[in-house]
Amino acid sequence: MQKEAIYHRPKNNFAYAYDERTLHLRLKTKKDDTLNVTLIYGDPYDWKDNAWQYHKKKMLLTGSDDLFDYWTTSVEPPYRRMRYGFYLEDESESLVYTEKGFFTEQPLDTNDYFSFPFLNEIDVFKAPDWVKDTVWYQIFPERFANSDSSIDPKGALPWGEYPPARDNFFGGDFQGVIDHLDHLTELGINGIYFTPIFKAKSNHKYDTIDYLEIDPQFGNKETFKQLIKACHERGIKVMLDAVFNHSGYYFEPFQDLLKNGEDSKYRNWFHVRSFPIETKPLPSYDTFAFEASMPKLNTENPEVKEYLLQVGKYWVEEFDIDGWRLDVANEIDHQFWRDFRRTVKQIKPELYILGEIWHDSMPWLQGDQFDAVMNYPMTSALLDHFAHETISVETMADRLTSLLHSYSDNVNEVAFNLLGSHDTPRMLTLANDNKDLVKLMYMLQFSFPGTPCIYYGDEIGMKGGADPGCRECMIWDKTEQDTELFDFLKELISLRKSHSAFGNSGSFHFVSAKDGVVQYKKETTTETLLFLINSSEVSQSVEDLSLSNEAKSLFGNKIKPNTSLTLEPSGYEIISL
Ligand code: ARE
Repeated sequence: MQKEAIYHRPKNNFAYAYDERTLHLRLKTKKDDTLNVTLIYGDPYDWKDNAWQYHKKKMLLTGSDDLFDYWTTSVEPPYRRMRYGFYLEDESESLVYTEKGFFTEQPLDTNDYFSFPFLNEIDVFKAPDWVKDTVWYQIFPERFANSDSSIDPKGALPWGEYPPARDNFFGGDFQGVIDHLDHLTELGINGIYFTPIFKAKSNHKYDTIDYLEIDPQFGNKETFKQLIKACHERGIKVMLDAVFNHSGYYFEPFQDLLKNGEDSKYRNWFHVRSFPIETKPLPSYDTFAFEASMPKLNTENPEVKEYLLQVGKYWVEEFDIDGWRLDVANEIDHQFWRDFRRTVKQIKPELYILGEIWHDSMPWLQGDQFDAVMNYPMTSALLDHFAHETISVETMADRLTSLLHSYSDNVNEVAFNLLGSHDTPRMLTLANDNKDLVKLMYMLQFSFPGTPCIYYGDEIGMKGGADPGCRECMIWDKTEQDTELFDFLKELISLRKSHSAFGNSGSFHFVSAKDGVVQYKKETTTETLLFLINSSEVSQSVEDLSLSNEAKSLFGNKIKPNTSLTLEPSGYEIISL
């Protein structure tokens, strides 16, 4: 056995409390190197006649990527504490792996083992239950619908008659969203994520002027209340965007700093590198990227922290919003986010906290900060295979397997799974206008652990390149909407809702990935679904399916028992086994 490849740490994705009773343990070994792994475990204080009373449980191979096998099991230790090690076997040898290294004989002293000291309920990662069953829809308010022309910003252009530019306006507003909620309900959406709505200068509103005011181009607090009410009446949750990493240039404290320099009472609200303050050639203060219009806030300053926590509270308390999406979440200190969580969850324990992080996010997902992050690593695995065609189906499955094993299951169940956003080119454009490939991506996105999000307009086949190209006005003329895509998504959403194994109750694992065909299974105690996706340009025959007489296609296709199955180019099938 290749010992160097064997890895476990009694923390994070390798050892965690799934709920208040259950521990999950994982082990990583070199791919195809180990035949069996058995967990040896027991209570550290359970001794009889000088012998530790341990138990054994076989671990399951829950996935493999190009380099590693991942083994998983769950245990409910009666006294919520555990010492444990791993017994590994291949054809020629067996080993015991513990915190002290490798042994040929099982160690007798519990101090040699890994330790999970105590499962304290308060430390269990717990996201709101409703999130698991949510299908999100992202709205960029300036571009969704303009229903009230009386509040259009100066120079607003006629709806959709010009391409989106960095600085143009079309006057999208809240009344527009209210008027089009039927569109979302028909699709089956039950959560909306709004990019920023607070007073700001730009069309995207990420340069906040006033965190406690609605931008007048969208409406006022009254219209916002009506919007929330209308959403809640339809069972739609509402999530807002919190831009706390930086303010806008016209935020009053920053204006005061510009005016009063070192004497400003807001001197320490920002990270000024040198006085006098300059914006060119580079800002003399820290910013988001190198954007002079976005000065970075000093969230370590207790005054700033208090101010932003009040903002976080205000919109929950007064407007009953259901979630906060946190902009540039990874550039703000962890301490701030811990206090943020405590503050907002005190008012509404069921509030969803979603961080915008594009990379490995384990440090934020341990139960004390975020409930989820935007799952861009999933996005890129799917896009790289289906759209960019830079990776094979095998590599895509490897990347997704390794992603799933890099977090705990309770984190995976609420991941925010997207295929595009206001920051990325639209998926149809990336897929070279190939609608069939878009459908395959949706299929995988909607059945992948987590909660899917649709970027406004993608459901009706809108196209667009990188920001600002992906922010065009929503097309409301039915004759210009792609109803085939809309109907396909509607069907996926309804299948997800009617089949428990489709959504987050079902476990997920790849069965195979080769020749452009990926097969994966989702299982609950009562239902097993087999998903088959052919992303190649030729028909593929899938053998050895051993389907029973009861096997049924979720799309109503005829399935013959015990035979192979042919998938058309870009074909797919979901079979209830
Ligand atoms: C504007 C222009 C762009 C131009 C940019 C240059 O529109 O065309 O490229 O300026 O600076 C907001 C607006 C943007 C605006 C930006 C600056 O929506 O239109 O861009 O402000 O004025 C990284 C960050 C991530 C961030 C993305 C954009 O980690 O937090 O970059 N996303 C959020 C929001 C944005 C928002 C801001 C932050 C600022 O969602 O909409 O921009 O408030 C990789 C990296 C990621 C990187 C990602 C995208 O994969 O790993 O770290 O994200 O690419 O670049």
